[in-house]
Amino acid sequence: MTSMTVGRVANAPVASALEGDLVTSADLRDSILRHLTYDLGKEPEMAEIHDWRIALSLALRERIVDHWFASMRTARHSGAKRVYYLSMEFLIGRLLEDSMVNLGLEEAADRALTDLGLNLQDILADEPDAALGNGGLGRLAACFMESLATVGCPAFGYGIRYEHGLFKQRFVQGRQVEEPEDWLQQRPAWEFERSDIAFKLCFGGEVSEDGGKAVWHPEEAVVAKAYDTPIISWQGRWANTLRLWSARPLHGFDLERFNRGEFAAAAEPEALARTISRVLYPDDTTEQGKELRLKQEFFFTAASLRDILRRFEAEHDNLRLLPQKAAIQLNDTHPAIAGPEMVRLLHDERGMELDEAIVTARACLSYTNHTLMPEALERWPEHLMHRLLPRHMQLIERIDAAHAVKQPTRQVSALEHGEVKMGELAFMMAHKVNGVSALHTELMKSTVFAELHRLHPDRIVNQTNGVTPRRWVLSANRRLSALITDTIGEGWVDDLEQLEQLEPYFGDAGFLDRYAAAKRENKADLSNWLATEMDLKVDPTALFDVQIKRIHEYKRQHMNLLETIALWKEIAANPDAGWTPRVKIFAGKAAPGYVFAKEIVHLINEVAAVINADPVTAPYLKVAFLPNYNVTLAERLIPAADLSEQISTAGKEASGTGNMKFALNGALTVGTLDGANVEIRERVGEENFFLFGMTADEVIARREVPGHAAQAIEADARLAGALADIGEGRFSPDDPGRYHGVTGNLSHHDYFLVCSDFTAYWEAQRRIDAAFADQNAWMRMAAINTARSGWFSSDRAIRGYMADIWNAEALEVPGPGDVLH
Ligand code: B1N
Repeated sequence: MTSMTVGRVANAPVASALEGDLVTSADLRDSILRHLTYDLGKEPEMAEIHDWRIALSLALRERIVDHWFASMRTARHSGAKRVYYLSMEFLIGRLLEDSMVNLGLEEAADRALTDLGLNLQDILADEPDAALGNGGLGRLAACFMESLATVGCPAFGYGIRYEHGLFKQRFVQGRQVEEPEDWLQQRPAWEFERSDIAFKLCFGGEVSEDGGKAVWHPEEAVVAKAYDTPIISWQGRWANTLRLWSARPLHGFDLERFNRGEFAAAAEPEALARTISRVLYPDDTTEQGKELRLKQEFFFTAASLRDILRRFEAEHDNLRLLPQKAAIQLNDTHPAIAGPEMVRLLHDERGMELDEAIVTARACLSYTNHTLMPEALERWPEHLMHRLLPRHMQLIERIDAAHAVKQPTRQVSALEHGEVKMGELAFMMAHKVNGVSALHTELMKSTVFAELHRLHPDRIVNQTNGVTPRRWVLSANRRLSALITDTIGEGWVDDLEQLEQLEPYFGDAGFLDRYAAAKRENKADLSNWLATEMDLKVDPTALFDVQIKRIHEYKRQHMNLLETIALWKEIAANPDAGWTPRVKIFAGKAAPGYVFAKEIVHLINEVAAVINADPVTAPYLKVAFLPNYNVTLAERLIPAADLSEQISTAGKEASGTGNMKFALNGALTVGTLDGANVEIRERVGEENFFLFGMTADEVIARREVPGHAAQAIEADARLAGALADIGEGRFSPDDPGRYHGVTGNLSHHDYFLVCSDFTAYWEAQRRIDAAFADQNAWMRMAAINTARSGWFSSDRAIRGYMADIWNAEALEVPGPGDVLH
């Protein structure tokens, strides 16, 4: 892609680069001081770290705004199609470093802060994570926002401005305790409040008929108010908007009641309305089916559609053009009410014929499926849908009936057992439906959506996930990035497949040494951090074995833990057998209502305590469970990893995205043939990937074998020994029966086939021990993983959506000198 670096050009005034940089840093220092003084109302002597952090953020935001306006203007004047990404979750993490790096202002900021007697790293560390998401799905949306900007695709992200993001996790005597998250406590630095962009949204009531026309008489209303965060591209070439909705009451405060002394009651409508955007549901791949959740879904979806239509109608006067001007992506089924709502807006409110409204809506909408797990597929009771959204319930029936007409024989329906199946509804109302890895997409076709796929064989397409290299390589791993740029130049940052150019250098004296040195130093940093933060001493040259993700049975943290226990016992029995030293690192949150996952959390902590206290095994094995896993912690851990644990039961992990981040940063994968692991292995080569375990087909067959778990335990003394230790209370002497639920489940039911895959997993780990002992060979494999993983950039994924689903084109901001018209 040829594109000029508007950010740099605009910011580097004249003369030599150094002189330009000095001017830039002096400018930046002045604007930091100006924001501190006039926006925050603080004198430098009185300012605290967060004041400086906010002042720096405002100074950078100021430099984003011109690019942002220019991008918006270009999009408007070009008449290009806009992309709308509707997502219940955006797991953005921190934004300061991202913005600074993308603007090319890192050195200037560093110098400006040094001038002010401050340290950039301290300031960066002060920023709270915006945790408006649970895990992979939310983080994908955040990577996509950054890539949409970087490839120059005019786009809006739409979501909810939760007052409280994902809970904070603490361990109290090894148990997970949830605490509310409060990212808005300090002044949010990136967003613009848009008091003028607000929509009234209705719930409940009933529908009457008036001359053949349906009229909805709702009984409840709230207001959705917009907050905009600009998302700047790499090198400041383009900026898009993340627009998050906050719920407000239609009628604010009740002064009459207040004056009567009913103070709490006077504020009630306010509190009630705000409930809708109060808190993120903390469930990942499970569904709760709560009324408030449905309200949240409708709230942000309907507000976004209103906004999309408003923008369209300001620019065009023929509704038939809508599909050429708006591509609306539904991130899972959470915004699937967009189908009926859009039909309602076009048909009920704008008078388009019903059939045409359905066709028009479908031509705009597309749907990404992120899981096939039955417990995660959204279904809403018809009576609830009817009570909350009576007109939508009618339209869902009409959409379903219109779809049924096209079916020659057996019916697929979005309505079953008194429930609305949101996956089916989303499918029927989308012109394209995509899976997030090659395997997952094939499984969609053969399982959950088999019938619909037969009826619409061109609708399902694959778009394998990706991650943004700006955050996950360039910023997170400075040492590796410097080595890459020194070797092949800077072009890889927005053209990640250029990493392939590294491979010819592997034979050169020095390259692999420097690669190994970067990994070694990253590991030394993490070791120091573990010592200070966790009071845990580890050998920085040990194999760093990392499993970080939500705690879930299908992700099988407990299989990793069983292997850890078995390994510990074996080392203890034979300490001088030449063991490869390992540090097992875990991090992840359990959904507050997921009892089994919380028991796994407790068990990992109790096992860690016992193993870490064993002086005999200490040189060879340590276990760390880091609390409060979040984006920032991932950025710290991934560059220091040697081994990436991607060990889900085959067929269950739709894609995974952590797996891609690890491979790019030179960790080798131990993994099953699941999700994007399959594609990672194809690209890095089977000799550079530690494969084990059953395939998705074998998993299905194995479940049919009566007593499969008992058989597997019987056949593997190590597994039996580890389970027995847990069951006998070796790690919970205060309550020996504490984990009978866990051991009972594994020994009898074992739906996720932990026992049946254990032996293969153990053997893979021992192959890994041997491979790691040859450091030269290992580092070569690690470097190959980096060089061959460039395809997993979210830039590639976004270009795929643009070409295959959105039919959208990239734009460029006119450079200085070019005239806008
Ligand atoms: O989406 C990620 C994938 O990489 C992961 O494999 C997949 O597990 C994840 C309900 C979900 N699927 N489903 C969810 C999240 C929240 C919720 O309320 C379901 N998350 C995934 C990105 O494609």
